[in-house]
Amino acid sequence: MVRKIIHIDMDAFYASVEQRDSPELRGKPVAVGGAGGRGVVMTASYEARKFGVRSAMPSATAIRLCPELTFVPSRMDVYREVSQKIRETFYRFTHLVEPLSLDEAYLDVTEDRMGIGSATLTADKILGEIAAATYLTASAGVSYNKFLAKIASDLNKPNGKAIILPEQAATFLERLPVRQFHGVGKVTAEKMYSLGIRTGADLKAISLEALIQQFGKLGCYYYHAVRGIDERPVQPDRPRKSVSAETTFSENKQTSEELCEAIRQVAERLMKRIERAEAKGYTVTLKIKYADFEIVSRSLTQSRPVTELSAIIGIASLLLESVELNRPVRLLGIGISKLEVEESVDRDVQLSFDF
Ligand code: TTP
Ligand code: MG
Repeated sequence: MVRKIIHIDMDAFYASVEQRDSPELRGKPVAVGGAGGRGVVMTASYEARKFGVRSAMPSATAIRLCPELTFVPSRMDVYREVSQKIRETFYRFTHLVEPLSLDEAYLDVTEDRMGIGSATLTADKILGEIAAATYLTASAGVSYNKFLAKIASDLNKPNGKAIILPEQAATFLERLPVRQFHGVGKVTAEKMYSLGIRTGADLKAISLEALIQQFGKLGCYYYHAVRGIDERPVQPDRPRKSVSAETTFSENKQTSEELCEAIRQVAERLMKRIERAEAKGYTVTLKIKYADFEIVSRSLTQSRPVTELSAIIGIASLLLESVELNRPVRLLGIGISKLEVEESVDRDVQLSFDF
């Protein structure tokens, strides 16, 4: 099924917030960051960008380019508050929201919660609601995958929207300078130029093997991206409600010995997932699907989180005793739920200026 992905990105985010809150800064070249000797521009208002002032530029350079530039110190708590508001807006349209930083996120609106149906209309509504809630503008990119949606949100910035339809993707990407490919930084671009690769069309002419040889794993990404292929799902940044693992047997099983062995194997995989998710669950659930596709499940809730492999195996085996083994079984699954998810790392860490 063709997905509908929207990428939203606030315009000159920190600088726009400062212009919003200090009317005397509106219409003027503004940089957020330190003006001092070793200061760096975090971002610049669009008025300042006309002079060539950019993010991550030393402030001294910025002042040389634009002597009338006003520097404003950053107010992270205010940006975080705005970020919270735009995320609330996103969640009204879809649960599938993947924030990338304070000011940008991917949304999968293949099935939008409002029943709008059109991703383009949804993007318009989101931009409208962001403006109403924050008095700030954002830009939107609409396409069928994350790679294209992200490129699209830059096309008509600021306060704009661009759509790349599936049938337009090939031509669009062939004409696109490689520097504008998400994931192609300065260094990679230079390397591509030296290989005679300037546009998507040039990139498309290179074989997968050659790209992998030159760029390693990324070569594979470029190969698919230039063909408009990007299957990465939008990964919601929400605490998960459960973690589970299951196996469908190549041959149906019926004895409790066979199923106990399966419990051990599935529990080991489940344990790995639990560790990866840093989750602790109080409830263990065993799921059995018979060969006739009927499903039964049994759960047991403990007073303390179940964290040991042996405990999961023990509880699942106990639960198996309450399941009738009068028919062949084709699938066995184990899950834990009622999660206590450990505090996740703050993803909104300040971007480093080293790149
Ligand atoms: P961006 O979305 O990259 O930039 P922007 O919102 O300022 O401008 P645009 O209209 O082009 O989207 O980054 C969002 C915020 O992140 C930006 O306002 C400030 C901060 N930031 C840094 O602190 N350092 C950086 O190097 C960059 C790129 C951004
Ligand atoms: Mg932005």
